[in-house]
Amino acid sequence: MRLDFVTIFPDYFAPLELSLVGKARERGDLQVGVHDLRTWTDDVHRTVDDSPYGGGPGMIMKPEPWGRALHELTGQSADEHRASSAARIVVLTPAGRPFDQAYAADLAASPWLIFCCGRYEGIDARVSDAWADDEISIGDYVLAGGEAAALVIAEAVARLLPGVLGNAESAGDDSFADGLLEAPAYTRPPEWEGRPVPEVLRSGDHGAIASWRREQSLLRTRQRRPDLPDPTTGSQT
Ligand code: 6GU
Repeated sequence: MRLDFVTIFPDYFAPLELSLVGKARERGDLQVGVHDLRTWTDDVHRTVDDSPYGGGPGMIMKPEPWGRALHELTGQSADEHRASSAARIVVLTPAGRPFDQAYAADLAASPWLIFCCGRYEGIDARVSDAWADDEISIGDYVLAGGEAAALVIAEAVARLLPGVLGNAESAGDDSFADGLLEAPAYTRPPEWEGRPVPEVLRSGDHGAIASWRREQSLLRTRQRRPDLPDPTTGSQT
């Protein structure tokens, strides 16, 4: 899979050298490109923003640098891209579709994602109209720009790629993979600062352990996430 990021803060993407994503790149399972939007400006000040039509606070990102960037990265015009493209173009915006684990799995099936990271009060809407396949938000709060959101999505997607997670950390057991939060987990020592590990986990009874974990997952999900459907009733709890 290939991931490209277009941003006015290329240094923001230094963490892509690290950890799981960095290792996937070293193995060749993942290609990453980080691109400075100002490369595609045409004035001496390398201007990327302008004031909003209709008035209001803040600044809007000008469409021309984005159009040139996406044209160069895809090798297509916007019309060609919309007709058929290897690249899936993602615009990060708090006004986007909410990101979740199912959305991550859908993105992970694509061979190439291009993340457009806006700053200021956002990107001129014609850029998304012309180019975007997806407009995504990572939650109901406002960030200063799309960069942190793009990193969140890239990590969630990369760890779903074949061969990226070790067997020991298979993605199937994750919170949300089955619509439930994960049960609490423990390791040695068996007692720490007066707190014992639940006896059932040390019993060696694999059936009892599976039942306990299921019960803990249901309890946690009901308590912490009443918005998620209860899989035992099929209704909200
Ligand atoms: Cl994708 N961008 C910004 N600026 N804020 C956000 C967001 C994205 N998702 C949640 N808040």
